[in-house]
Amino acid sequence: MNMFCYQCQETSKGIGCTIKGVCGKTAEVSDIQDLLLFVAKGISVYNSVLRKQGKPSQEADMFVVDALFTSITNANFDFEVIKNKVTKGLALKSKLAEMVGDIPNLPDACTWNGKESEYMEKAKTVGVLATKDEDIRSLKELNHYGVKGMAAYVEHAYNLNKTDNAIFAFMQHALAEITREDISIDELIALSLETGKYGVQAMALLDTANTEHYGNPEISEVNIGVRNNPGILISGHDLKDIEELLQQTEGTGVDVYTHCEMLPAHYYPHLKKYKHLAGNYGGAWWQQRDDFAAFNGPILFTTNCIVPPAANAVYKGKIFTTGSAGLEGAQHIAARKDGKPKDFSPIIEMAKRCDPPRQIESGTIVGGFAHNQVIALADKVVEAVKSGAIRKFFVMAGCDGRMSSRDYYTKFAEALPNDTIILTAGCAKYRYNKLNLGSIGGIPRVLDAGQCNDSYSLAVIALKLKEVFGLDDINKLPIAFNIAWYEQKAVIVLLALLSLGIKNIHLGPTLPGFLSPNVAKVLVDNFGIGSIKTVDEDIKMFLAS
Ligand code: SF4
Ligand code: SF3
Repeated sequence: MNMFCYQCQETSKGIGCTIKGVCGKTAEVSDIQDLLLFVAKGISVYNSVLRKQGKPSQEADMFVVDALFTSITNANFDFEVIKNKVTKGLALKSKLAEMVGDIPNLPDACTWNGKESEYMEKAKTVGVLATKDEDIRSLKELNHYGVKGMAAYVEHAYNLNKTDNAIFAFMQHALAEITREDISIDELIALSLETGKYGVQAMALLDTANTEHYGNPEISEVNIGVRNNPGILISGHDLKDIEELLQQTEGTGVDVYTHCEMLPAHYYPHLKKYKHLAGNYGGAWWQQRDDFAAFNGPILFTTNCIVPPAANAVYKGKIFTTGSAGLEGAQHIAARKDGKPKDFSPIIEMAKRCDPPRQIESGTIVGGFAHNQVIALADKVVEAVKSGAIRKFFVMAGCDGRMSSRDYYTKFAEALPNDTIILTAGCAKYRYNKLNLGSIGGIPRVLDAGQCNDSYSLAVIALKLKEVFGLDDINKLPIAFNIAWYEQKAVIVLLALLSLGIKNIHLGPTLPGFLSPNVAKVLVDNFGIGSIKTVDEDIKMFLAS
């Protein structure tokens, strides 16, 4: 075995990637990520003590967030960068150890302080399989992945000057808890619900950050064709990055196109106002090799999902990364410093020398149905439900992925009866957002709230409907949950929904490989989590319940 990783839906054989990641992650990168997380756990233990002493380190808060985010699926493939983060983390850990003073029974994650030449040997001993008991391992990783997803949202909020000490404290508490060798199954199950609760808080924090800066998302039509100017394609989830890119490209003759999860930038008043925000280009992340080859201009990754380009890819020299994203051979745009914006000029200069993007499709897609916009339409929605014009809502949020079995979601959307509405968020929507599914009394049948974190909006909408209909239980609403997952942000979304009391969520296209049979049973028995079957069987089942 070269490595072990089973954190995403595409893990090899549904069990674990052991030779090389299906995502393209090498064994070396996987190992060094394991070591980075090990160091982050040690830092979390120390900083939790410092927090109790009333003197937490803010540097540690952000180090932990970055370490978690860096190891999310498809975020960072750059070995050297991750190795340097380990070195930086060890230095920080020593500093915290001095501040904490002598405390007994510290775990290895705290006390280990190896040299660079020892990194790879140590990395082999600290990964997922270091926990021998299958169920404890499963629950530890469920929490670990939830906290990773949370870290992504916390980092985006931080970039917009929004932080919440309670969330930092919880994330480090959770990492300290999963470092414990004596932790019990019951403690870990309780921790999962708490992770979900803080997941809601993190998504709410980001929602506030986004809407305070960019206004409330509003119904918007987004062009999916192209213009005649050279363009920059921006991918990932970070809105501060696209804002600064739009500011720096204004008046340069270079257009900006969104890719994949950056599509919802078009829904925010303070971002859509830029005339050179030209449209959304291409499909979901996994189609990027074809889409990027046609785009002609440079591509900026602000976060996941990166697919490492083939050796002979025509766009290979045109990839840039920033933030926690990284790719060997790509140019990395440095972080903001002293309140100054990032410097995107190398990308802009490259774009000017490139041909305009090649048109690969035409038309528009409609989105912008986050909580504020949907609640503004509440009267219309409630009326449509009462009159029977809307029979049921289907939450189909989450991620897309490359598995062919994800055709299910396209077929499911097509087969849903005309009196149903799809509520979506995340890149899962690319399976059906270009189908013309029509509308019900002026309400489109696919309501896109935004990015995966905007699943929070869907929960707010559900809570609002519960209130309007005077129900005592959110599960009595005519809403079914058929969620597609791929990476760890979907894990925090799932735990968040569970913590809100939502039951009978169906998860596909396969259940997580990191759920042991016993842990899967706990989720089925207590929360009614289900898998997917065929489109026909599932539609029948959802409409009957
Ligand atoms: Fe495998 Fe997914 Fe881990 Fe990549 S992130 S190595 S595909 S389990
Ligand atoms: Fe997609 Fe990677 Fe998860 Fe933000 S871009 S949802 S998979």
